[in-house]
Amino acid sequence: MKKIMLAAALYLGLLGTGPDAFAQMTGKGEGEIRKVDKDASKITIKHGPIEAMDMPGMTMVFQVKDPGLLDRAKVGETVNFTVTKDSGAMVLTSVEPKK
Ligand SMILES: [Cu+2]
Repeated sequence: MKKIMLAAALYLGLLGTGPDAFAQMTGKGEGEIRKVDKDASKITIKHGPIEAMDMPGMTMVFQVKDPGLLDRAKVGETVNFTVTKDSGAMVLTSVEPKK
């Protein structure tokens, strides 16, 4: 019975978001900066859909991996960013002005 449950769980995992469903995921997005909070290492971005994360467009607050990433971030600027999801927490690992 245990074996069947495990197989089912694995199968559902593969059907869902791929083999990385239970591991770390990384996605790329594009959006407009709405707020920068360097002291808290947070940035608010109105972003478009992030397919790798199965996320529609929305405005949300991201934690950044390194506050230095926010040095050049300006409200109103359009940026490309990389987000990593690890154990349910979403963290930005890169934020760059859109070229
Ligand atoms: Cu979002």
